[in-house]
Amino acid sequence: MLLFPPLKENCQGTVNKGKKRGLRGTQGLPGKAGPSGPKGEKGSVGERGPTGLSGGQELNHLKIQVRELQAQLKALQATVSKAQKVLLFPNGMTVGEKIFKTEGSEGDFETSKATCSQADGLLASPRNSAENSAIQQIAARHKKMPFLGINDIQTEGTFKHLNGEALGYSNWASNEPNNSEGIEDCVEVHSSGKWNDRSCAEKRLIICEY
Ligand SMILES: [Ca+2]
Ligand SMILES: [Ca+2]
Repeated sequence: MLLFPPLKENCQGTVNKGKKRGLRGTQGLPGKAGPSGPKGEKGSVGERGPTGLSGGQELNHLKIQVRELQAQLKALQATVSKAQKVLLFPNGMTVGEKIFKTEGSEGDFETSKATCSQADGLLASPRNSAENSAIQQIAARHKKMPFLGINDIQTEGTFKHLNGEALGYSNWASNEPNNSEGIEDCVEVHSSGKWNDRSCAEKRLIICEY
């Protein structure tokens, strides 16, 4: 015989199965910070520093530093110049602060101009024989002739740079410019480095200057 009746759930009220747990109290807030302590004692005197340089010594010291910096700058310039040559070969060359470079593509005069200005440059326009020689060498590596940023479109027979500057340097082949058939307003560079006026509609190697 059972002493207690069997437990039933969800039937005529809830049956308490386990021990009843008390509610946990919430933690109190931290107290206020205490007052600041008394000021510490003054530290002991540090060791004496090295004797300073006199005016003359200081000047000599600065002169030595400047000389060292100059030597470092020279070495840096040589490294940059070497790196430029390596990076620009075979598509480009530097002459002074100017860089001439081609992507190897060709275009007529208008396309060549637009291609260079899109790259924030200008169609190569030599101002002296060193610059002309650089253009000649780049063209030779690509076995093609380039157009220069020089033309007589505005006034027949008066060749100018793209910015309107008059020609200070030129390297015309003999009997050029001849405006053959009355249609030659642009300038191509032969493998010899000599210039010939030619129709702007021809397609030539695009060499830009920066
Ligand atoms: Ca012409
Ligand atoms: Ca010609």
